[in-house]
Amino acid sequence: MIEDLLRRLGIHDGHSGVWAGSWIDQPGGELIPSINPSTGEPIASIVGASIADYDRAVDRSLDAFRRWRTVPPPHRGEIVRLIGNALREHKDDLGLLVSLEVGKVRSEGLGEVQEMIDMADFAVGLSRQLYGLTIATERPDHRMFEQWLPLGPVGIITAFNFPVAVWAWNAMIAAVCGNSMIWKPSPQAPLTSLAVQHLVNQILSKTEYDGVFNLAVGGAELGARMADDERLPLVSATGSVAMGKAIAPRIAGRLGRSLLELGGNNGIIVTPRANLDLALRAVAFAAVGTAGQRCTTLRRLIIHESIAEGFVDRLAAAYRSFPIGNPWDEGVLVGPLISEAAVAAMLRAVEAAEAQGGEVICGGRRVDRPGFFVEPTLIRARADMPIVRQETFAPILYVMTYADLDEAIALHNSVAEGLSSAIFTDDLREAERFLSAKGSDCGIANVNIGTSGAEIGGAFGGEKATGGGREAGSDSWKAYMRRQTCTVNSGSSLPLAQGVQFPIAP
Ligand code: UN1
Repeated sequence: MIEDLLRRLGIHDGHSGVWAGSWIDQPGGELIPSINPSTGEPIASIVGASIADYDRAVDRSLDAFRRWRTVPPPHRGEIVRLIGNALREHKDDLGLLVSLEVGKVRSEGLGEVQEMIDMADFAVGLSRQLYGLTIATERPDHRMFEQWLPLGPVGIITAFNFPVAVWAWNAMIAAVCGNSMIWKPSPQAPLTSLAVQHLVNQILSKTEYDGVFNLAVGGAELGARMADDERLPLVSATGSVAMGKAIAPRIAGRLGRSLLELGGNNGIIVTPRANLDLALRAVAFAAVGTAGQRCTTLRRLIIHESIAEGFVDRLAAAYRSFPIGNPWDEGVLVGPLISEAAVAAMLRAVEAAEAQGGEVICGGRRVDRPGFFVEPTLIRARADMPIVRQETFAPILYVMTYADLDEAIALHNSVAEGLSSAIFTDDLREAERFLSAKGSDCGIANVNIGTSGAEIGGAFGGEKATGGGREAGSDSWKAYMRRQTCTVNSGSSLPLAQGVQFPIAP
């Protein structure tokens, strides 16, 4: 079954179970295993890109950039449209591969591919809307305007948890903006990246723009090389806060641009005036969906003390009923964590929470079966427990109570990260307070919607330790272009700005 899937996606090598982790004929990097987290068994091995392979790939992307930047943006959009069509055609198989390699349940695997398709559609429309401003000038017979021009090869570093959707956020936009790119996927999701790159290659190889999209599978050493690489004017990186702190100073050190989408420690405030049925469903999906491995996952529930007990009882009942199992199977809602290390980190966090005075309400253990399965976990906690301030990439939800809304908002904002946030209330004043300048300090703030599952049309990203970058929709495209302010004099005199006089006898 797995073999058939890989064959249909064009990435089965026919015999040895070893795939090449880049476009390069004979990559010379390390052998990287692709592990099925539902069994702990290897699916295949991928030959990663060595630093020398990477360097060749960047040279190739520079060469492609020189041609691609001159293509009119709507024509670039045509190529992106073909990529979107190919993704539509292979949606089922790609979704299955995402489920197989990173353990997302079926509907989330498909949702991941849909997010790529949405990005392709968005980028096609955008290719006719890379608008600049016309600006009023103080000088007669002058015209001042802004134009947006391509940047160069963009480095794209993605994480295992959205192995291809986050690539699409960056790649689809970068492409219509006239950039080439080099993608370093997570070494924990190499097969999925190969499948997507293969689809793209099939389209691009029929054009003169082969080399616009490049792949180099590798680990932290490759990421560091990208950070230092002066040929990449922009490096867009998604991953942990620690990863961001490691690469951002290196990129800044060469005065390159970085676009960072790092961790979150997201909270939901539930007030006494909330629709609690709605809140319950939203909290459950946000905390347990993707087995707690989204950067937008709900990690802190801040609930009014008057409603906490009944709500937590109902939540715990829901937690105990979640079907855990093979993500390919219909009806399963909780798949595995990505790795043995992730299971260990989760168990360490539960232990630390208990040692710091937290009380496990339900879950907290590894599930006794092969693979990396854990129980969704609810922990009654206090805001001063250090573990609550730490993002553990697992389905652990800390429950805290509050008495006054300002206190709840202060508690909500007291963590290092600032990605996603929400309030559940039917009270307009409470909702508006949460959205005001005194409210949530996050890049995403929702009312009566959970913290995860953002649409691509908005700008996605967060403040503080989340890194400040914005990707996907709205005007995020501006990060992928260089802005040029142009002034044209169509008159026959040379008036200087600010009334400065500089007479020269001709
Ligand atoms: C991530 O976890 O890195 O809003 C991205 C969401 C998804 C994207 C998550 N659309 O949950």
